[in-house]
Amino acid sequence: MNRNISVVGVPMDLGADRRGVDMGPSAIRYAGIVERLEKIGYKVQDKGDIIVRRPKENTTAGTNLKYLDEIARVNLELCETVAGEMAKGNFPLVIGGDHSIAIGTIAGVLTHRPKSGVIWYDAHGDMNTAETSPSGNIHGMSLAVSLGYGHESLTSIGSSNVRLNPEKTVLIGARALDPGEKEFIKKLGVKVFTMHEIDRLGMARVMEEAMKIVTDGTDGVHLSLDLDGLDPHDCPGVGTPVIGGISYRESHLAMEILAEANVLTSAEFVEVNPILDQMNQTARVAVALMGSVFGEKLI
Ligand code: HAR
Ligand code: MN
Ligand code: MN
Ligand code: MN
Repeated sequence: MNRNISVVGVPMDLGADRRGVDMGPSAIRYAGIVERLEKIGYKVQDKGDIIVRRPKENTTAGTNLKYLDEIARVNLELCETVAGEMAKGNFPLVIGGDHSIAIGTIAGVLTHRPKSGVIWYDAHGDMNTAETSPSGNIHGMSLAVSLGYGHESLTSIGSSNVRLNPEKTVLIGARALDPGEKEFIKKLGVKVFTMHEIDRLGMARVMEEAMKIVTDGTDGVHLSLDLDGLDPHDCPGVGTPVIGGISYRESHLAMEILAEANVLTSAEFVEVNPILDQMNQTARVAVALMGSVFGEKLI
């Protein structure tokens, strides 16, 4: 694995209804992200935060998408930052922030690795468009945007016509999909390992199958990990908790299998909301999972 990690914070909460995930990057830093990764031999540079403004208006004319203009602006800057770090040979590790920031992260990643596969670890699909969204919240649309579907000011971020390949995109942990998302996932042929498959097959088998999909014919693998993929018992500090999620142990196993495959080229950890947390537990879980995915060993 690339030994040079660049941490990029995005204190964004405009993509969600509940405030507080803007404090996620601080919580993750407080939980010791830099020290943890340095301890296992990485050279870590904290690039600081992308500035997120706090607009008065939550609507942009002519759309139901909340805070579209500012979210588009931040993601454009994030895309350039991620692309810049990759150009320097660094591994971009983005910390959020609500999941709308995947739009900029993935657009930046695709500039350098246009055939990337993606693991989307999440209770949700984030596959809505303006037409199917029940909320107008952009964090529920980011994967659709990365696949090329959504508002022009979001899909235009990054290299033109470079999109994620739906056949190289895998959802893990899904258990709260809107009707329109279910249809769209099936139509595009995105592989989904819901909680049912995790229960039935076990995480080891799910990850083995997921790894085959995202590594075959791709030029990199991006991990987009929404902490609400985990069960709220283990991660109470998330914006939109959904019961019946992936356990802490299963998540470590998933990260270890990813580490063993030695294919990861970028990652983001999102939706940490310290307001709803106890003793910064969710950010600590995030940092522990980063340890595993970057190859930390128990012995
Ligand atoms: N599907 C719902 C919507 O689009 C809820 C969005 C999900 N929240 C997230 N994303 N944390 O993973 O409004
Ligand atoms: Mn999400
Ligand atoms: Mn989610
Ligand atoms: Mn583009």
